[in-house]
Amino acid sequence: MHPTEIVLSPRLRSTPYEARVFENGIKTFTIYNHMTLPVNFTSVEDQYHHLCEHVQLWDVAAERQVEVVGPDALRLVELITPREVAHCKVGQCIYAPLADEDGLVINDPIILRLAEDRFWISIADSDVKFWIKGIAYGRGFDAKVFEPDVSPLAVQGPKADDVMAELVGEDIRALKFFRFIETDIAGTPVVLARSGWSGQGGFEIYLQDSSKGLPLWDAVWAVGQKYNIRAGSPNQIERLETGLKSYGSDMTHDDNILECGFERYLNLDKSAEYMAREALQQISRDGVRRKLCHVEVQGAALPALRERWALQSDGRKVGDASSCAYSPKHQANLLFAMLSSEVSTPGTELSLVVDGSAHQAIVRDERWK
Ligand code: THG
Repeated sequence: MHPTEIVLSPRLRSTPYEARVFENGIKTFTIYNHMTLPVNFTSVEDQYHHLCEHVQLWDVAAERQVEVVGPDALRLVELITPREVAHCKVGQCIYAPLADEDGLVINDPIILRLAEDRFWISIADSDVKFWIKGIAYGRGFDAKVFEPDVSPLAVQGPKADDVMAELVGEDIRALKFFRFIETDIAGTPVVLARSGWSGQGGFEIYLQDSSKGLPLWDAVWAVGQKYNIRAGSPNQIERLETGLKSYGSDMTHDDNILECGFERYLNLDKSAEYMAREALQQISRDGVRRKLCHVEVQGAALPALRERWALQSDGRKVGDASSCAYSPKHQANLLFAMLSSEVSTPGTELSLVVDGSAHQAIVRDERWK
């Protein structure tokens, strides 16, 4: 590693929770949507174990919202995703990857339907606001597209339900996955969803007034004390075990949406117009050339991955790995890798090249089996 610092200046946006993040001893940030996103307070492995047993408070304000509202809002959102948006009810979230006219991945957001004609697109790390504004303007749509003052705060872990029940009442336990309600916490209106970037269960609180960030944090923190709450963040080990892909690392605008394992979320024959229809139907007819795969490497923990690692078959490059973590649960390194289709079947043996040395690798299915 090369110890170094990134300068915090107004160009790198702060979050409404930043003071508490510093008070809790943040060690490393990443940059996401031009904003700080905490990575680690103690060690990634220590935080992984705590997340799987207790409850954590995550500053995920960097999951910015793009609001689309107006008479043409639904048409506009349908146009940018091959997922059926009309089926999403008010009060529901859907995972809806965005594809451009060539079928390439623009982002993989969660979309919240706040009203028939009003959506929040809760984005991963790319400039979706400009993309959608351009389309709305170009098509002459009657819809407003902007980034509202909304900052998610996640409560994740097996004890998240206990914390939230004390904060907003027992009824919250019955809230279904990917559903949300509008309520008040610490005297400020919030959207409260059962969602979050971990497989440990929990909620995301969408704060709608950044001046109320610290009172909101403090309210959750106070209730969380008896549940051993800690400051945390999306965790690399946990998210690989759960199989959550990260835009910018595991898939980028170089990849089409059929290569990235989104099949179960898409309907290429949906009734509404979407701009990737022709391209994706063509790719679907031709067959995909590459696939985003789960790959396991046994043995000791691999070093930090700065640039993608090559995967080979019989000395020939067949893909590259984009994320890696050593999993205590599997006692192995878990990786995401974009692989040529002919080597993408679970059980296929490959060779991973790290700093000039080869490691045996095996393709796994989505459950790491
Ligand atoms: N929460 C919010 N916004 C976000 C993220 C988030 N924006 C960026 C990024 N994360 C978007 N990507 C994902 C990817 C997967 C999931 C959520 C956001 C997710 N997937 C579930 C799974 O794979 O098990 C289930 C999805 C489903 O079945 O529909 O939760 O975390 N606000």
